[in-house]
Amino acid sequence: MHTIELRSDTLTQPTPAMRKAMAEAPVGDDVFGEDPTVNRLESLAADRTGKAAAMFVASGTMANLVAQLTHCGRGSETILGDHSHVFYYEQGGAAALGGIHPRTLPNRSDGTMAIADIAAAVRPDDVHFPRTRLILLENTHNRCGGAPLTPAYTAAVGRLAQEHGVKLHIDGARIFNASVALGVDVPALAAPADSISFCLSKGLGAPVGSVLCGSRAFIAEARRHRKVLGGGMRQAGVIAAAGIVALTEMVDRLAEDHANAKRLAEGLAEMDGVGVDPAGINTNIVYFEVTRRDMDAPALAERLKGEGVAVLAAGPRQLRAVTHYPISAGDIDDALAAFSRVLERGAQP
Ligand code: TLP
Repeated sequence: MHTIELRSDTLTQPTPAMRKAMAEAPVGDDVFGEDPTVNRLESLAADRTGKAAAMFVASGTMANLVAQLTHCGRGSETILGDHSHVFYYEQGGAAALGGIHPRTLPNRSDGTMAIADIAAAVRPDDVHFPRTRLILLENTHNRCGGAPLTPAYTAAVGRLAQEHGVKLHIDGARIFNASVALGVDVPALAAPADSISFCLSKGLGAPVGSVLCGSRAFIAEARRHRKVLGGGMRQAGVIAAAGIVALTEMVDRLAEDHANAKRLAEGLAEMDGVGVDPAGINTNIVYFEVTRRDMDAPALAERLKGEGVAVLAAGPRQLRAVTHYPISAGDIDDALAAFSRVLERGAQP
């Protein structure tokens, strides 16, 4: 049975153009800086984010870890949201491997942290305290329903960071979704930050890879951290080639994913047994609740799987569906029909 795969946009498939580019990519040893395809991807990524330099890495997790290792020293502190991916889903890597202390602040439902909370969390110079070195934002915000952070908010955090001599990193795993949803260029969203990472392997459809972008000096130092983590990838042009296709051909179509997410949320909002506010869906991530008592989130996910629809149980009553290439509007309608069947049948075997 064909499965409509909505668990994550990480389950995207490479396009035919990506597979062709991968097969034909000229390659060299990237640790020597000699892979022409990686070099092309890196200069394209720097250009698309408005930064001076960029570095190809294996994953979003590696990009965020390298960013933190590069900005912070051991015993220093990062301010980040309590629902941020870095805090929630990255094994506390910065603490485990870098001796960097996480200071979490509440994420509001729009993915922001209150500016006053951030200002109050920056440590004064006192021998008792770690030194605050970094503020970390996430755009779009995964656990906050794919909420895009506005340029005005990011600029306000950037000003605060500058006033306090602290760096700003954006986990922009889905920054191109934010850009398309807000109608704002990525450089405008990234300008207040000292560094930004984004993923090629989510909505942009590439099979592997993320890019970390920043100043030339920052990226030069980041290359040392990537290497010590075992992230020097040699003839990585074979995968970077797909990343070039992702950046040049897959950005504008993200609007289709956003429309599909909205279509899904609107359909679900009309059904008894699940709850979602379609007005809150701005990009490609739909969190929704099971509201009926005879079924919890894992049970609903299991029954949907039997109907050829894969969604993620994100909590006891919460589920997540993420749209991406090549999910179509027709797939969403088929998924909604499967939801109807499952909810109608209820907990009956
Ligand atoms: N997110 C994945 C899972 O890890 C939860 C997903 O399915 O959403 N930043 C953000 C905002 C992310 O959503 C993710 C992946 C990452 C970083 C990490 O990227 P990878 O998986 O490439 O290490």
